[in-house]
Amino acid sequence: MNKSRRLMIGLAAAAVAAAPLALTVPSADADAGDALANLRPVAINGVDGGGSALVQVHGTRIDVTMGAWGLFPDFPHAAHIHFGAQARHECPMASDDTDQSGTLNTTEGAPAYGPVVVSLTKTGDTSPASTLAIDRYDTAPGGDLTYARGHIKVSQDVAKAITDGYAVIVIHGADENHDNAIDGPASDLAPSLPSEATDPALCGSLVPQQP
Ligand SMILES: [Cu+2]
Repeated sequence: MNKSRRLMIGLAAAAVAAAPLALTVPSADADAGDALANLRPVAINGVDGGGSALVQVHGTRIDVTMGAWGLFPDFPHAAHIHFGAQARHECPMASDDTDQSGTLNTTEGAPAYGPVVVSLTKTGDTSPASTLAIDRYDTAPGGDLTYARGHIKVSQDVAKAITDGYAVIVIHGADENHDNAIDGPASDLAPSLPSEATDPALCGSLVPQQP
């Protein structure tokens, strides 16, 4: 072995030895990586739109950027990351319309995407407690939603669900009957709101990206 090769091996060994000192937070087994969702109209809910969302996971902190079009304009659109261990980890299908009303409400979609785990509010709390904090969601001016928020705290389970590809993004609020109003019978989530205010409009599974 020549001298320079021995030196390189020595440097590599030194780097490996130094690595544990550099890895303070996050720990070596923390979740990290990007996941991308292609947002598409929820089956049978009458939306002509789309979009995409990027979630960057850094341990138990996520950064989210999202863009969508074709939403009912100038109306608050609740948006969440959904995940349930028992869910199918996908967007709902027409066959999930268990009450055969002709539209899918949020509850009917739950077997597909599970409960809310992150509320993608623009300000303040981002926990499931803010699921219906409609004054803190984007209002889709002209039908376009733009969203960017960093440093959202999540549990280790939620971080892992995202990097494993089990989480789903859902944007709510759809003018299902195209009467240019958000109306309808009482919402399954909040009786004071019409069903069109909370029914899922766009949906996409978060797919892990190769680093
Ligand atoms: Cu939701």
